[in-house]
Amino acid sequence: MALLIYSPSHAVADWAKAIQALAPDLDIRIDPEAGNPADIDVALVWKPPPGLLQRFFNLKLIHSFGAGVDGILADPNIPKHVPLARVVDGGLTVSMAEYVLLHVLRFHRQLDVLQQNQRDRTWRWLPPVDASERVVGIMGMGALGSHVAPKLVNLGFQVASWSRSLKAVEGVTSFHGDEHLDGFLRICNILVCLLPLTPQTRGIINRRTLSLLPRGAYLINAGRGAHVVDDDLLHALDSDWLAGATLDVFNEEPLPPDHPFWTHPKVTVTPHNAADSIPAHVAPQIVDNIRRLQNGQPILRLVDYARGY
Ligand code: NDP
Ligand code: OXD
Repeated sequence: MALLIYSPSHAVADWAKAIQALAPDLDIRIDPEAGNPADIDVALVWKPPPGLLQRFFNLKLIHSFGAGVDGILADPNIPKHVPLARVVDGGLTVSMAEYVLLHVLRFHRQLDVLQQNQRDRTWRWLPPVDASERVVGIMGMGALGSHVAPKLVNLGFQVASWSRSLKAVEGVTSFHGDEHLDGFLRICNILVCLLPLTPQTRGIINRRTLSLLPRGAYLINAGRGAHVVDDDLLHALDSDWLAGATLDVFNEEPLPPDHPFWTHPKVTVTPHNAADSIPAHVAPQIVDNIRRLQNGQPILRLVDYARGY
């Protein structure tokens, strides 16, 4: 069984080492040293260049390095008869929860204001706001969102969620489907985007949807950059409709040096590392899926090509 590895953003040699340690029998090839394309059975990829996967005509499994597969589905020539699996990992979900809690609490406790006051040597008491007075809305209640939501409930926030299907999570008000998006947005003081990027969710954070948020709301986007229409977000920030935004993902990554987000006083930029796939955590589930393929067992964490996630 031969595994091809391709990623412009992962330390591919470390991944190959971690996988080989668990599966010494596996013939691992790192692109562009793929050898004979006919040999390749499995491809472990991240943002493959369009047409790359099509070259390996004997592929039996495509595996994503991460949770999101938009970078793989962007290839118009992806061989859709080949099953596509993604990562669902405890390490990723814990990291994402840390990221969301950090930035929710930072806004909730007005840390940016306090730090500015310190820089100005200003002793100014800020009236506290009870967590129960704020609604945190989570867009996307999958592996990540459903892990974060109960943690926010435990901190005392009102929590709402929006997903395609109705959810039953204790303490969380579930909204679902396009028809309930507006009602969901109208109550969110802090909006957290943990959606996958699909044709339905591209540009979902735009002038219209931002205008539905209560004035003074805060945005945290750790889904994908293309969920946001950048100019619409800048307008919402500059017109003082939004209090601020924390952005981990961008329409163009790395964020270009001249992009206004870098220097915007209300924007916090992090370099797409809210939650990262780590070889030691994730290699076992990739090897498990390869063994399943070899043994004719069902592949786990399959992506539905029609839904796009
Ligand atoms: P899942 O596939 O487990 O969950 C996706 C959720 O989004 C589901 O609840 C789904 O609803 C909902 N959803 C999808 N499409 C729609 C729609 N059109 N309308 C309403 N709800 C929708 O994904 P994960 O939680 O594992 O990951 C989510 C995303 O987070 C990834 O795709 C990736 O883009 C991003 N990510 C970012 C990272 C970072 O470091 N910044 C790290 C890891 C992931 P339903 O449950 O009803 O199907
Ligand atoms: C992922 C990511 O999708 O890191 O796993 O963005």
